Amino acid sequence: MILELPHSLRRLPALLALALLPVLLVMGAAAPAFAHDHLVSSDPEDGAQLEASPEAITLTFSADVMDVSPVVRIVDAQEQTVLEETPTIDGTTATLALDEPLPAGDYTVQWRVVSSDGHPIEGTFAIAVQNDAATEEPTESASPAEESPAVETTAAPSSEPAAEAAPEVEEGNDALLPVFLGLGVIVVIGVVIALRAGRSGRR
Ligand SMILES: [Cu+2]
Repeated sequence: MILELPHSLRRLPALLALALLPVLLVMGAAAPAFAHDHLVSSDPEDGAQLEASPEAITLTFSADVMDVSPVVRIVDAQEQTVLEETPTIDGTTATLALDEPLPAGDYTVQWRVVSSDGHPIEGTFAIAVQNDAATEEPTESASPAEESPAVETTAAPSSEPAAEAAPEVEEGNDALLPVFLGLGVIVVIGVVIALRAGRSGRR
């Protein structure tokens, strides 16, 4: 009995350190992951089947995004960039007014903004326009084809490295979080069991 008391006390600091280690890891990993803003909604929403071209693309985020070189790019079914412009940032929203209507077709909207914690975030969603805009001028179909090569060459190099690099890091944090939390819970349970065993042994 007398010998057992110092034993369990000697083990205590080590157990506490073990218990705190995952907690610290979780705090380190979780802080940036939780601080990330994310896209709450878009107008048009993902998968929208629109009768006619939208007049604007509006993105709503979970917090005020930073007005640091935000980009909205609209890519058609042939992966040609139809439009790449700077949306207007206002609090939690980024809005891009479309000066010209989108012709009928399937589009991917790609966006990139800087989250309120300073990290770039990005994503894509799909929309479909079912009808051409009600203009009789045949020049309308020609104008996107003229514009797209010029826009595309400037768009491709700048976007691809960021598109590959950024999400991997962000998703890695989020994916590891449950693992750290699980480890923390297991260790805390282990400490509680060890302390109880020590206490019951003392009596
Ligand atoms: Cu972040």
